[in-house]
Amino acid sequence: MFPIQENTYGRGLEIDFESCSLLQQKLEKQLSLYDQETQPYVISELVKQVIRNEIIDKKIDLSLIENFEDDERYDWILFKNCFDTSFMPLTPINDTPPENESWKTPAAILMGLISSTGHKVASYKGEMRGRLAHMVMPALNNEVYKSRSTKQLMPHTEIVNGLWPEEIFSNNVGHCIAPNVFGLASIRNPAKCATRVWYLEDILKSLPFSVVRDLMRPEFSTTSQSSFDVVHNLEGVCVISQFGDRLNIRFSYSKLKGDTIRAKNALKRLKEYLDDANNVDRLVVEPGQVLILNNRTLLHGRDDLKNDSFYDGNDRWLIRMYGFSHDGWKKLPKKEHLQHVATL
Ligand SMILES: O=C(O)CCC(=O)C(=O)O
Ligand SMILES: [Fe+2]
Repeated sequence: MFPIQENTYGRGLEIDFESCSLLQQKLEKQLSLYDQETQPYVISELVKQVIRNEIIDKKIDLSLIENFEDDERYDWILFKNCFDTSFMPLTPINDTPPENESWKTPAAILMGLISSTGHKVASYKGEMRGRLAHMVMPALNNEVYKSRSTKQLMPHTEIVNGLWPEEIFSNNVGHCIAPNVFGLASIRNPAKCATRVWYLEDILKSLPFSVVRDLMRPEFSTTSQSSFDVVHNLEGVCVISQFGDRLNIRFSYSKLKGDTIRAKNALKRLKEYLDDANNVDRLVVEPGQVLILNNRTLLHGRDDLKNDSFYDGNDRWLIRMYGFSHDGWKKLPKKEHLQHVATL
């Protein structure tokens, strides 16, 4: 099979490394020398170099990956056969990384792929205590976790209460900044539970201009997503923002509200569009695959997992991570000694 192809909607790109242990074998010795949570930028660069060589060897146009966000030709890239999942520990059931550290290889490859698209990985102190790699799996910590980790996820962008880097010149007051991309690495997905996506391009084609115009008014307020321990409110922002000739979307079904009648009405129209099952694209991220989503031109969500969660070590398990443009990363408030954890 050809190692690169467009998906049927034409908005996604699939790149196949063809052998699931290839990157892993090339990386294993080097990765053991560094600690992921304290030296992520050493690891990202190291993995990026290995990926780069592999892409060049396969005669794939590297710029498709490196300019992924700037070109806006694709809204997501799915990398196939990135790592071997046959020796992974059991899926954790309480959101804590397992003691057996073999999951760190997929996490490192995820970091390297995010870095290959020109983004810097970083996390927020108020979410999962600042951990860079978050575990996505049905969790039994308590009833709230249980429900949150298995329910259908409605359309959203990550960190809906964050500003886009272009929205501020500098960040002296500690605004929350949203990531440009969001990555998922799949270790297990036995029930083929899909990550759902909705394209801004389609939203713009489908909604009347008057609704789009109302979504572009700064008449919306948002709050933190439920995975955060701290609450940051953001007021007076648009759902659709324009920077130069580009349009971006921030959205959350539950954390974004309209503050005026016209804003509420526009949001209602957008939700009607999103509720229509014909408008969703479903991506099943299979074990060994990494999905990188543009967090500014794409909304994402997830199938319901309630009937497919058994807490027996074989449940669906993904690792998630954020990627920031250099501008966004520079504007993230952070401490000198911990450059990958925003103090938010
Ligand atoms: O589980 C998925 O496919 C997506 C999860 C998600 O949206 C998230 O963790 O933010
Ligand atoms: Fe999400």
